[in-house]
Amino acid sequence: TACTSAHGDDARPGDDPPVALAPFERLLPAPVSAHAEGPGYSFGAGTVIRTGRGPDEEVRRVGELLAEQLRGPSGLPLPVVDGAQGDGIRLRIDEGAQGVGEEGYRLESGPTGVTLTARTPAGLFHAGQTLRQLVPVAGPGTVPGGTVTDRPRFAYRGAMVDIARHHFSVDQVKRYVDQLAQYKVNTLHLHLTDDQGWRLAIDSWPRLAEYGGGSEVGGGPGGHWTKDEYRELVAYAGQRYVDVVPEIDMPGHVNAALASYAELNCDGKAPERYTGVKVGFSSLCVSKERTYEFIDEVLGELAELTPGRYLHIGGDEAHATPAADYAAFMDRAQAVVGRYGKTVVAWHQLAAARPVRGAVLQYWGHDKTAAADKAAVAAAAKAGHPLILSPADRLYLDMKYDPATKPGLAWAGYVPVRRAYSWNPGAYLAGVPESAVLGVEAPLWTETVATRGDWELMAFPRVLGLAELGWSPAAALDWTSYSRRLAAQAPRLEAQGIAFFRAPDVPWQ
Ligand code: TNX
Repeated sequence: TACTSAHGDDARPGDDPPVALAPFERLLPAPVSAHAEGPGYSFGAGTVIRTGRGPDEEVRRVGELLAEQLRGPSGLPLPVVDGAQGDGIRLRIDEGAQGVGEEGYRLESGPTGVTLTARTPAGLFHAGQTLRQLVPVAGPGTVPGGTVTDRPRFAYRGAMVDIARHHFSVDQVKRYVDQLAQYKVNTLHLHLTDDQGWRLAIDSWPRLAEYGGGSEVGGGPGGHWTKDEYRELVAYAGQRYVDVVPEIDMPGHVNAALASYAELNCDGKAPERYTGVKVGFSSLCVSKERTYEFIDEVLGELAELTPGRYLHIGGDEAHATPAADYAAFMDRAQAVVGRYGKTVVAWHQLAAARPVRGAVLQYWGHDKTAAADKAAVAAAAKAGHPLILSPADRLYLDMKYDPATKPGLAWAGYVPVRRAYSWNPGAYLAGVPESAVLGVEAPLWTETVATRGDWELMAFPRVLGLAELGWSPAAALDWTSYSRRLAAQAPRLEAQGIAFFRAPDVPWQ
């Protein structure tokens, strides 16, 4: 191959040398099928994006966004026009399209253009993201001839950010949405509240954000989002087919709320705000009716801001809440979510209480989690509760890669890129069939992450592994193939200014 050197000290025995991959072999996440065939399409100054016959506003928007995404790297004007006939990049809805499901697509490339076909606008969006990987990183060029047929393995492909331990701006989170959506991640879970800060304005309880938002780990100023800012993020994510799942963590992880309102405390006294990193010391007052008025009003306002179907109510590490109180509290909290027409998501500790019908459980255990805890989660899955898998020793983006990683924790061990990728979500928990797995999610907890640089260092490149585990067929999962394709993404990540970690287990060129 052309690249034989530059492998250097990072090479480990057994690693393959870098190989040059053709565009269809480079796709990440790996598609269901991709075949190169015949001459490709050279796009240039005359290329237009065609968004179909009828005036379909949503397809038009997908086309506009794709144009925007391709204009930057290519430097071309890429006007978006109505109409299906003619050369160029054509976006086409075909409700009868075979083999593509709700979110998948077909991409066909030949001398007259590239046709993207899907049943839904979401499918067209994902097709566009595949097309982005087939064009040169910079400048006009050729899309090779061939066909991609593709659809996701799991419906839920998520990333979480904790904006409670450290406050982050809406702009930073939007940036992450763009970074994720290009790899077909379709859910952003926002951990909005914790002991160290309450980050979303709630009209009926204004001190939550005004006072409870004014702290963060390490004593910095904290901050919060207004409802308009939150709506703006939800809309921005929605245009990229990313659903926002908001989390209000309860009954533990609530010191910021308790500090904001004395009446929420059993003893009627508000604690100080908290800027440390301990977990498991705070609890809502389960025996007070005021507590239930509080969660009703908070979840009601949150439901009103949420077009998606899920509300996440936390439920983890409630060590300061006795088990019986925990179960009684979670019964009522789940009922509130149901009353607002939403589906409950909670951390898997809810399995030990009484999850309501349809409640989704998010598993965050790891190899050393007690067998009894795993069995409780498997039993819940058997009883019909869909699972989101976020194994801490695989997908926790706040775990250090290795001892030299500056930010991060290591309570679940080190998580090198290879370990984050090399497991099968469909056969991960004993007794849990693939059909019970709704999907996968990579959480980024931010006790040790305070800057964009540290955020990107921890998330990239590991979150690309999450994207592939969530999307690609089981048969495509293979470290040798993946690590080469990941290495081939480096110029794209660089072009986007992403501060990724040049992990030693990846054969970067
Ligand atoms: C466990 S995972 C937590 C978080 C911490 C995280 C740090 C979970 C549901 N709870 O409160 O931030 O570990 O890795």
